[in-house]
Amino acid sequence: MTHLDPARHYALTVAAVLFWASGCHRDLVSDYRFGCATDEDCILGYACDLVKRECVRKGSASPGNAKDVVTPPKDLVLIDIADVANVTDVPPVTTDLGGCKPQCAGRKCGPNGCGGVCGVCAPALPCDAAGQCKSAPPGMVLIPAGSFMMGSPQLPVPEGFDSEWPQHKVLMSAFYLDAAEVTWAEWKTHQEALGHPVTIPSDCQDTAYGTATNSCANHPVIGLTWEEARGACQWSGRRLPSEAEWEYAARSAKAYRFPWGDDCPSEFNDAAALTTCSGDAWTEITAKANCTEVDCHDGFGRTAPVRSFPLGKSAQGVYDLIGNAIEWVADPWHSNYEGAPTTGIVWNGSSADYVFRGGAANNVGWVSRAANRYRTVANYADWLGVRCAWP
Ligand SMILES: [Ca+2]
Ligand SMILES: [Ca+2]
Repeated sequence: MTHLDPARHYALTVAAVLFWASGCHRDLVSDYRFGCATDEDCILGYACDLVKRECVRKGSASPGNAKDVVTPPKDLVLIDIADVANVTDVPPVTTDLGGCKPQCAGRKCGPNGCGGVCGVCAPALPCDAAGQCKSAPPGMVLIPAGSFMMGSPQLPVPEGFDSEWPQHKVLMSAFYLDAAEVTWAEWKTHQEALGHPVTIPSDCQDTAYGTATNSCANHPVIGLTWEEARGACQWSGRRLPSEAEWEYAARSAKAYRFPWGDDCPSEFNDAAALTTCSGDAWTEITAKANCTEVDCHDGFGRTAPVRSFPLGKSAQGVYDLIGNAIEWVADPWHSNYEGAPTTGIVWNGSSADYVFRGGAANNVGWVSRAANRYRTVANYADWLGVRCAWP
């Protein structure tokens, strides 16, 4: 920044104000005067001297230039161009000269009235109406922005089903996802707020190989239709994740087969799914997800309390993406990824079927592979549950 003496700075500043106000900004002359062509190029009370091409006060005996005028109109804003010698690109003049300061008093984020913003929030946190950064709802974790290869490869060795092809790169914005599946207790709170009584089942196992005589309050709610799942999220100001968001959260930027990586027990192999697993069998201690006992050896015959498998959580700390309740997402079904979006948005379509992901406690191992895609009609329920995304 060039330092100027205060008097010269003030003169330049006033000149700049009138420059904006007059509309005489077609040519920025070297001595900071006004290069007008007609009276319309000058502010009210001034006319254009066609010889000097300067705006001069009407009726003045001795034509002056704008530097004679030392009091700018009240509704103008001083524009600091102390470094005006370095100005090469003249910014546009706002029509709201009184508002472009920017206006950030009492607020930290959001539009400032000048076409800019007062500040930005942390990733995925929007501004509220008062210009304050919102906080994420409790129980959610940040899934950072990035990109990943959605779907499964066909080369050099094909994997998965043709519904997972072609594998394609998807650019993801940051978002928040529930760390746990929506529980029976949360479903009851939601439904009873709407006047619908809910009786939480009392035949759930609390622990691996435990007896099934306990409350299911902390287990994932299952038996939800797509509309019920969507409603459960909307009621708490959240939403269903898109299919891309779900898969990105479950596979990370590395596009692993599972939230914990590529490793899977050989019990997960299936010829039809082209699954290739070579890991050791799980035990009650080492299990990373809740699927059928014959494949997962996890000790739960039906659902488990949410967050029961810390070894199977994602890099961001999302539990039970694989197994337990199988999870609805927002997208209607598409039979493959031809023409799929390249960002994480919901892929709208005309199918009456919707997508669900991740396998359930009653599914065999290979069903739980994170790229596997499933569909059913919206009013089907069975083992279907949900987790929500935000904002
Ligand atoms: Ca199980
Ligand atoms: Ca699940």
